[in-house]
Amino acid sequence: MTDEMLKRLATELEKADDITVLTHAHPDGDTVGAGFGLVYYLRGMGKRANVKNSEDFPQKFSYLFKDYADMDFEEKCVISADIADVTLLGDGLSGYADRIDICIDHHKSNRMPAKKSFVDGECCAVSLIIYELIRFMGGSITPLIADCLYTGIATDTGCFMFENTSPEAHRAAADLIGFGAGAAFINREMFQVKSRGRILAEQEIIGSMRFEFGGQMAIITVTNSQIERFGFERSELDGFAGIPVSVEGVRIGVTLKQQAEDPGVFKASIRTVDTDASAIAARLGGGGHNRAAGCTVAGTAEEAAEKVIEAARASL
Ligand SMILES: [Mn+2]
Repeated sequence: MTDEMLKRLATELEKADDITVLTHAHPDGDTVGAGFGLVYYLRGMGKRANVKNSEDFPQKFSYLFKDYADMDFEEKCVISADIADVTLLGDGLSGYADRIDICIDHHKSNRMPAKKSFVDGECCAVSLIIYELIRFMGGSITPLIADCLYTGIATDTGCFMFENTSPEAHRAAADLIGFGAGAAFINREMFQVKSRGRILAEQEIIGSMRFEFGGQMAIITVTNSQIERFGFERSELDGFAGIPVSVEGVRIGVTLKQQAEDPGVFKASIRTVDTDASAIAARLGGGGHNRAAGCTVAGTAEEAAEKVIEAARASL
């Protein structure tokens, strides 16, 4: 983010108090890391601040909030972190849709209505924006804040493997380790550890992987009955998205996840090697980044797959 934008954002935060920071539904490491990191920083400045999500935060991030407790205040400022659109607030936070004062995001497709928006579509993670902001403001980064921001940068860059991994991401990560981030612990928790049920489900799901366009596209489907049968948490669904695109020769990998609330709807996670994932998602009403995007598709698993295949055709 440019110094000019950081300066404007810093000015907004300096005058704000009694702040609620919103994170997106089905929270990932970036929204959780940026949300808690910002709240811990604001509290360190002597302000009252809380972080909210539509549901409970997944336990896999518990090392970031095990000592966190909500503060009691009447909120005067609402900030959204890593939320590209009001629909991503989720049911629990939908009441905030027209009450957002400051939007901080890195999705090019951002269309969040906010009084002031700070969107850097080139930045790999909102957690990196928060890091730059704290450094710009001359604030101090505690080991806990370092854990939060490192988590967000590591997860949104796929452990520094995605194309969006910039020199700034590596520099920030290096600095954050210096400030006490537990990089080895975080990367093991985020990228290696899976429940037994999740691993066994993976075996079945990979077994029915579907290939299209002469092997240039791969699709896997995760159904509600599989989640139930193997007994793992929906919050563990994240890592599936990287599986189809890891197959040699595959340029577009899609993971279809049946929605718990509506079994007739699948969330498609699109990962690409050399084509624009957000363009494919946009053809189905979704959005995202160059190499990682998403959308929702209605129908049976078979119908959803056909729709995504058609949307991908023009990109190959
Ligand atoms: Mn993000």
